Amino acid sequence: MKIFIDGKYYSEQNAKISVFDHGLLYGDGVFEGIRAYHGRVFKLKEHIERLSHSAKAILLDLPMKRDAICKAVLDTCRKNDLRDGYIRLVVTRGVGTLGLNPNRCKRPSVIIIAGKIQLYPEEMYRKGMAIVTVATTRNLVNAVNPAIKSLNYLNNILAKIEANIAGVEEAIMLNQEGFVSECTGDNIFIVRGNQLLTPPLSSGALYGITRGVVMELGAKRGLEVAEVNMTRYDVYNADECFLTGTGAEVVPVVIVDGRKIGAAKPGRWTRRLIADYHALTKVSGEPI
Ligand code: PXG
Repeated sequence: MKIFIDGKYYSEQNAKISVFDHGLLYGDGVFEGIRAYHGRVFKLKEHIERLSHSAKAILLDLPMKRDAICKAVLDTCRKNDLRDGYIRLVVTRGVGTLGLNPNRCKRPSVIIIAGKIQLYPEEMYRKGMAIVTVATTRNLVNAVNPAIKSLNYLNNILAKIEANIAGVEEAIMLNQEGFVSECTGDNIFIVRGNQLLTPPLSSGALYGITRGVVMELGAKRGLEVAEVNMTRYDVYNADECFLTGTGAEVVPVVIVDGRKIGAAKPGRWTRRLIADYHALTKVSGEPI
């Protein structure tokens, strides 16, 4: 594997960053997780735009122009003969001193890894998954805003550990007010009648790229799409529930906190949206 770091390519063994990089010392940096399908990078522009918004929110000047980052992502795929896979794009604050002040960091580092993706078992898509609500509350939008896709993922990791302990793959996280926010690495949707509902960004959800695509696909299918605050009661009593993410794509949820959702099998709208999503990934994206 050839890994891009600041304009040069390194082998896996030689791809290293300094122990003084504030990305490591403080989780000071931002990242993106991107997919390639059939020789195209899916929603590349959207991912780079979100990266630049995350960077802006933490006052990090990206050391490359957006176009140059897009090109570097495509080049890294090409160098690795990647047609289908997962691309991790990371921008760290860069090398600094042991103090947390970022003004000592001279230059942010850009890292691009183009590799394989670890998928959920195929069975989860056929039968649906069970999830639970966890006690770890979503970070406050006023603290480290979860809209920032930062290298500080402990909030999500703690929730993931709770899900693991409960024996499930994903966890619903609630915000401080008790509204559903999202899962640890996926956004959440419910279907109620002809409505397709997902929590608003103010709930502490990430502006998911897959979330945006699925909202468009839902609208095209004639569903009434809306961002609304929801409680666990709304999820329990939904007709259908599913999660969205670059890694997971669209994955049906059939049990939440022991409550069966709808008929406890992937719903018809969920199945349609999975099919629509697959169809889109087959034909759209930046050619590698
Ligand atoms: N919420 C959070 C907290 C995320 O980290 C999503 C929602 C879905 O967003 P996108 O833009 O992907 O639709 C994410 C994204 C991984 C992995 O390695 C995680 C994500 C994406 C890709 C891989 O677990 N999370």
